[in-house]
Amino acid sequence: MSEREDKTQVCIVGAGPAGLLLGHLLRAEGIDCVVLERQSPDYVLGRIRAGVLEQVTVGLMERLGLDSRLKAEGLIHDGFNLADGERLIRIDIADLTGRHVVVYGQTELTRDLMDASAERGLTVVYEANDVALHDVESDAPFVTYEKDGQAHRVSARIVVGCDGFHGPSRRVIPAGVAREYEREYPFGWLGILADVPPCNHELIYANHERGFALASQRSEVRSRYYIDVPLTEKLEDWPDDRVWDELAIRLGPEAAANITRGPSIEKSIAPLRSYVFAPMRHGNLLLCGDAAHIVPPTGAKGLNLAASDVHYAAEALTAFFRRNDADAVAGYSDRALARVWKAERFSWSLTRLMHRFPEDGPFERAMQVAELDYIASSRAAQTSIAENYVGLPV
Ligand code: RFL
Ligand code: PHB
Repeated sequence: MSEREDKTQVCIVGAGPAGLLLGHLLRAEGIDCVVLERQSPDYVLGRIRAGVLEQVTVGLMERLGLDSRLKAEGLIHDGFNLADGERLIRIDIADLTGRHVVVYGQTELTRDLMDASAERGLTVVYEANDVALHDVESDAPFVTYEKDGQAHRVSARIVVGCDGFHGPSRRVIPAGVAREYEREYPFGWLGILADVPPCNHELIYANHERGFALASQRSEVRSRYYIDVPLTEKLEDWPDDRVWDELAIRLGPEAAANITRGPSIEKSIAPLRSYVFAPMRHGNLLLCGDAAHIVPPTGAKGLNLAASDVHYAAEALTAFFRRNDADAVAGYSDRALARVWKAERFSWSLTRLMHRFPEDGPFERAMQVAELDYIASSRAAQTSIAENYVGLPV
């Protein structure tokens, strides 16, 4: 089979939020790039994931001029709540930090980026099979793939892996030059999406003796809820009524009284993991987003970390292609990792605080209660949580 060859400056693997954001930022700087995605657009949009955007993510959409729907439909949240039995601790992020977060689904953000691709001259190849990276240590790396029976090769100067946790990019980096840091959790989050009004105008993260629960939302008429379940649980054992019953118990009586039940339009179980792959650059390959790191969803950090990686990567690549500044590319990993580790710490500590771990005894539970008491009574403790939740500076 003859191979069709394309030349570009940057080949991006993966058209999730990281890949699409980076592609648009590079195009805005006049840098040529091609994005290769294994799935179809509908499949990518069907994955229900993040819901809470930090300023870094909103800021990139503003810079691209792709923020009109986000501004019109995104919900500004000035606070969120930690529930512990009967008690509700409100973290007033606006008062404590002067900032806010925006509730706007990852699906909607991805759709906005997808819809603008053609008009902005961003080439995205969907349903690209067998994507493989080659010669990333050289100055002439290339990526091969197959589509509709035709073999393709994209020759580039830089390759960026935005292909999520299971993608091929990270795997071409030799084990001897990198290090993996990993923590698995003994539970997953069972999520349910339903077209019903949320039970509360702000998010509630609950630590109940039966386990964790989160009341979140996508809009005033669409709710997203989660409960933690052992990894051995099967989705078919969780009909909607059982999920609603469990949420009503774990979220506490006040929230329960306001829950509107309805049929699920999506239901899935996601395992929880903390993971960092370092360094995030090898030769002329950069990694962004879930390709390099995973956080448990408790801090709402995953998508936002992907966005901050992309911010650093776009700066480095602009310096490289505009001013031939190779140091900017060399420095990418250290800049990105400094922020990644802080988000890893916050996500891990909020997960630790809000979940009942099977191995925990009375001492560990007493530590949770003491920490929640401290948070409830200390503005300093609340400020620390708020500044992490709203997003550390890039
Ligand atoms: P993605 O979104 O996984 O996109 C990677 C893309 O790469 C493609 N791909 C390939 N393409 C070509 N060839 C291959 N061989 C390929 N292999 C994979 C994939 O098809 C995909 O399109 O990674 P990206 O762009 O780095 O974005 C990361 C975010 O998606 C992720 O961190 C967040 O969704 C995490 N997350 C949350 N983050 C937040 O900031 N706030 C939240 O509230 C939040 N909630 C969540 C979450 C993740 C969840 N799950 C299911 C893991 C809630 C949940 C339940
Ligand atoms: C969500 O709405 O999907 C969501 C919100 C907050 C989190 C995680 C997920 O911490």
